[in-house]
Amino acid sequence: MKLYVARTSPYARKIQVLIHEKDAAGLVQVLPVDPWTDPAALHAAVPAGKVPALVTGDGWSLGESWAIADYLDAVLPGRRLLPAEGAGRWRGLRLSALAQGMTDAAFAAVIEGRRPEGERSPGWVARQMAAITRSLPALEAAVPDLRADGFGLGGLSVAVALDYLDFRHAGLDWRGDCPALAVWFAQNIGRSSLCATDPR
Ligand SMILES: N[C@@H](CCC(=O)N[C@@H](CS)C(=O)NCC(=O)O)C(=O)O
Repeated sequence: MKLYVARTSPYARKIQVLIHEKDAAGLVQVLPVDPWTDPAALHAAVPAGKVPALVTGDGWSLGESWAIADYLDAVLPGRRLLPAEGAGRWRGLRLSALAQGMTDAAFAAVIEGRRPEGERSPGWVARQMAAITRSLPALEAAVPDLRADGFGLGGLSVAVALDYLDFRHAGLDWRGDCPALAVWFAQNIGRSSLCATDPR
């Protein structure tokens, strides 16, 4: 299997962390690309041209980190990171969706800042930052769920999302308002899956 990634993409990092957590790094060939230069191989794999993109051993391909995570969790050996059914599955999906929403906002704010001057919208950036501000207390309230998740898909998605805030929005003092989340994050950020995929 081939996985197209970009070093700083939080979506691609999530999939790489998942592969590490399943101890299956040898089974997926990781191919770094720059999606912003429109590489033909990436476009051939997924028409949206975004990373992550997976080309399976059967020769078909899959985009969107949430779909790739579900697929790889099912087909790769190693511990299940999202239970196939039951309350643990809904908990994992809830956490993963919270993380995805916050990441979407954090990423959109970064990309807006890269547009040519005169094309940037401060109002759009403020809207994204407000979504982050609303997401953080929801994650703080979800710390018992994060602990119950046992660093499954939910936990790893939240850890990657928070580390993306530290990486790209370093001025945001989220730890001050989210003390329990900060403790949970500090307890997990040293995991080898996260260290091995640190974009810095
Ligand atoms: N919803 C997608 C988002 C993926 C995404 O936006 N990837 C960015 C890199 S962080 C990308 O490849 N952007 C290139 C583009 O928009 O053309 C997912 O969860 O995988």
